[in-house]
Amino acid sequence: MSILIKNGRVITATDDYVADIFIEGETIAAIGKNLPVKADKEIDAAGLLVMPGGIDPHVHLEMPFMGTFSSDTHETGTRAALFGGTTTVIDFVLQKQGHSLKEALAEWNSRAKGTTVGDYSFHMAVTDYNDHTKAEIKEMIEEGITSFKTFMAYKGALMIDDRQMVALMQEVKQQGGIVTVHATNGDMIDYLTAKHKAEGKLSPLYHYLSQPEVTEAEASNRFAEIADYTGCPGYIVHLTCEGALNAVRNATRRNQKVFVETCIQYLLLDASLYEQDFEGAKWVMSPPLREKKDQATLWAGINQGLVNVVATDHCPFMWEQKLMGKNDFSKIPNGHPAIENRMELLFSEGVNKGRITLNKYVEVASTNAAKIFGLFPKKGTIAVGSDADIILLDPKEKHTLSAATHHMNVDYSGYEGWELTGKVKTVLLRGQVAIDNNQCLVQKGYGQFIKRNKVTGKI
Ligand code: DUC
Ligand code: ZN
Ligand code: ZN
Ligand code: ZN
Repeated sequence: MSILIKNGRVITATDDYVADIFIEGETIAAIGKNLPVKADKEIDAAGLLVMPGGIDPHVHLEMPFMGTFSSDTHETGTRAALFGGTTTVIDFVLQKQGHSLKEALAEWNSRAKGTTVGDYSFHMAVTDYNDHTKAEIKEMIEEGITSFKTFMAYKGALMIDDRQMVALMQEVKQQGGIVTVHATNGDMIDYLTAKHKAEGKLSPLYHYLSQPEVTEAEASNRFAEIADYTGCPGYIVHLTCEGALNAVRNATRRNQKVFVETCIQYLLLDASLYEQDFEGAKWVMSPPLREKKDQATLWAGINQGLVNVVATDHCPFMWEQKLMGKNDFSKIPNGHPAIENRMELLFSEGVNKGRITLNKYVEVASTNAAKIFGLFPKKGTIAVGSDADIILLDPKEKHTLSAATHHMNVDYSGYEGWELTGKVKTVLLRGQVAIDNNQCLVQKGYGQFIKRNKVTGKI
């Protein structure tokens, strides 16, 4: 099967030109003007932007968490991602404390293999680092899982201590991987949470007040210091605020590079959403939404090259699941749905509002994640030999976000009624038209597990 995409404006992280793209099988075979080829199918992209498929390196699909499971499966979540122009996601495997990494991987494989619609990879979350786990790091890297997630919070379930962090980073550096981190001070948060509860302060607002900016700034700084000491490549997930970004900025003064991911919600939403009764539970996530000054810091951080990736931390829960915390904010499952909306929100609010350029858009929505996590140049760009993961986006089409029309398996939207400019019209995944005309044209099981390369620590 061959496809010719004609007359599109091709945007990568570095280029912007009009050309045709010829796809043979799963990959891009030629790029040029008036290519002398005959294809089985032609797509006219005149007036459209032709860009690499989005990569969301932070999603939680069917994740066991806080006594329940996030509500998108690997099937529904990756299908919704495709509708929104994200062709590859990286999901988190969670080691159970006291058990092996291999057991956890087997559990996640049993859910994802044969059910996933879009392409996927896994990060391995190390929640219990010991001699047994140490021996498994190399094996995971050989399986193509080259990133190891850690939690500095959620004590008793997910958190590792600083001893384990140092030891893990030394081993991961040795083996050619990267350590990623949920960088918040778990002990401080546990103390503030307990204090608010003892005072009878139980509404979603107190979720926010139990995780102040300092909890993130302190842990981000600690992580950067440990990464510097061990020499291991480090990546801070879902960074939300000025204090935490300043910790990273400080690390650059000794020429240290710590990769930073923020999520679309931290750029666009703020903590005033918690000032309503239980409705605020829709945005109960960790870390919580911050303030307007933090949004400004994050947009600036993107343009300064300090913030490298815009992801989602997609972790949806049905409203009924959120109600588990009706009388106690600490029992509200943490998380927010966005896997389908990230690319269009970032385009509309970022590119169309003049906050970032088109090249920067591709860089933070796709290319940098591919480079940091060992997927490049298979994924994350439009180039001869790369996978034909391509989106066609109409930069002028207006549309409205709503739970009534989205494809995520969750019964509310964090962006209900938002009017966006810029719509993903057609999505190709490995040379197949996956989305066209608001229809999904690939089946459950089309998505492949993508083995990743060792990381370089450079982009
Ligand atoms: N934060 C969330 O909001 N959900 C999943 C895990 C996390 O760290
Ligand atoms: Zn076991
Ligand atoms: Zn997290
Ligand atoms: Zn997460």
